[in-house]
Amino acid sequence: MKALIETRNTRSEQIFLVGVELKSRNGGWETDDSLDELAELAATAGGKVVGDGVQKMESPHAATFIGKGKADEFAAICRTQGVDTVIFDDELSPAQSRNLEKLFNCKVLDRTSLILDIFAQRARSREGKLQIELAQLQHLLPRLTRFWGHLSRQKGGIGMRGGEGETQLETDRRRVQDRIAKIRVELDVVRRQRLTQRQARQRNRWPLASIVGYTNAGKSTLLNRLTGADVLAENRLFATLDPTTRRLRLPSNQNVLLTDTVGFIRKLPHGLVEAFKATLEEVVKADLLLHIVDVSHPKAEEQIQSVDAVLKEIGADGKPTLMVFNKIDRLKGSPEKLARFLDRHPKGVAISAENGDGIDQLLAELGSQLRPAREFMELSVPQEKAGVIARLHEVGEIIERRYNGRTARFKARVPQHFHHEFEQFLVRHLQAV
Ligand SMILES: Nc1nc2c(ncn2[C@@H]2O[C@H](COP(=O)(O)OP(=O)(O)OP(=O)(O)O)[C@@H](O)[C@H]2O)c(=O)[nH]1
Ligand SMILES: [Mg+2]
Repeated sequence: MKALIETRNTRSEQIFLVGVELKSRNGGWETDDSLDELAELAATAGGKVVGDGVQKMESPHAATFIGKGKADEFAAICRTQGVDTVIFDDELSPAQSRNLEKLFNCKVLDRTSLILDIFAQRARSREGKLQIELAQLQHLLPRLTRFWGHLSRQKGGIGMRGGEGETQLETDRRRVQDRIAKIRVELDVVRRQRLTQRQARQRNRWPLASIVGYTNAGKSTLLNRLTGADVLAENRLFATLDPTTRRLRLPSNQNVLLTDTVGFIRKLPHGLVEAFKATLEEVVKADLLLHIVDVSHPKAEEQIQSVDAVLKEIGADGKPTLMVFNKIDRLKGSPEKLARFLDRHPKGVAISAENGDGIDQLLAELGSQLRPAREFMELSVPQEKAGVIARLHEVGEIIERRYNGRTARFKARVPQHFHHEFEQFLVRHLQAV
C-alpha cells in the first residue's frame, strides 16, 4: 500500500512561531517555555526558526485564533523575513487554519500537525508507520469534510450522493476514508502478530517494567545501560517511537522484562495518543512503571505533570510507579535541586544513566518493588468457573488443590501481573508455600 500522505520535508524552511498567553491557562508553563519547546520541535523536524510572536488575550478568536489585527501584524513580519511556514503553539480548528493561511499567504501548521510530521519522519516499524499515518489522516479528514460540505452546499445541499455532487474533494475524502479502513485492517494483522509474541513472553512469567517519561529524559539511555540493548539514544525529541523490550536479570537473580517506548510531551495530540494506544499497551500492562525525569531540565516538575496526564489518558494512572531522577551528573553545582525532587518523592532514586551513578540503588529498588513475596495466592473458585480454573492452570503453578462441594480451593504461585485476574477469588496472600 502506498501512503496517501507524504511526509512534509521542512528542511531549511524558514519558520515563524506564534504563541498565545491566555488568561485561563498555562498550568506552570510560561508561554516562552512553551515556545522554546515548539522551536525545538521545529528544529527536530528540520526547520529553521527565524522569529516568533506572542498574543495576549482573554480567549481565542473563532475565525483567526489570534484576531485579525495581530495576524496582519505578524504576516507583515513574515513577509519581510521570507517565512515559508507559520507554526501555532496551539491546535487550530480547520476554519482557523484556512483563514490564517489566506492572511499569511503561506503554510500554516499547528503544534499537532508538527508533532505528527516528526512522528511520520521517525516511524520505522510497520506498526509505527501505520499508526502515524492513521493519526495524520484522521487529523486531515475533518478539514476535508468541512471544505467539502461547504462546496456541496453551494451546489444544492448536504447529502447528495455521487452524480453531480461528485467533486474532487468528495473523491479525496473517499480516498482518505478508504485508506483509513485499509490501515485499520492491516494494523489489526500487525498487532495480532505482536500479541502472539507477547503471549509467548508471558509464558515466561517474568514481571514487566515499563520506562516512561518526557521525551529526551533518557529512557533509551537507561534501557541501554541496564540491558546492553542497542537502542538509538540521542539529544533530540522523539528519538524513539517503537517499543523495545529486553530481559534484565536483577542482582537478586530475578528476571524482569524492561520496555522502552515513545516519550511523552505536553499537549500530545489526542489522536496520536489514540493511535499509539496499542504500542503503549506495554505501559498499561506493566507491573511497574519507571517514570524517568530529566532533573536538569528547567521545567522538570511540569514535565512530570504532563507525563502523569498522558498516563491517565491511556488508563495507566494509579500503577505502582518508581520515580527515577536522571541526569544528576548535570546537577553537580546545585544539589539543592535534586533534594527538592527527593523531598517531594521520597521513594525516588537519583541516577545518571550516562555515567552509571545510582544504578546499583535503582536495581535494588527494582528488586524490592517486584519482590515475588506476594506471588502466592490462596483462592476459592466456584467449580462452574471452568474458564477461571483453566486460566489458573495456564498462568500459575498449582501447589495444592482441594475440591469442596461446589468450590475448588487452590494454593498457587501466580505471577504478580496476573493477580488482577484472580483478585475476586482471593482468600488471602501467602508469604510462601
Ligand atoms: N548528561 C546526561 N545526559 C544524559 C543522561 N541520560 C541521557 N542523556 C542524554 O539525553 C539525551 C536523550 O537521551 P535518550 O535516551 O535518547 O532519551 P529518551 O527519553 O529515550 O528520548 P526520546 O526517545 O526522544 O523520547 C541523549 O543525548 C543522552 O545522551 C544522563 O544521565 N546524563
Ligand atoms: Mg528514546
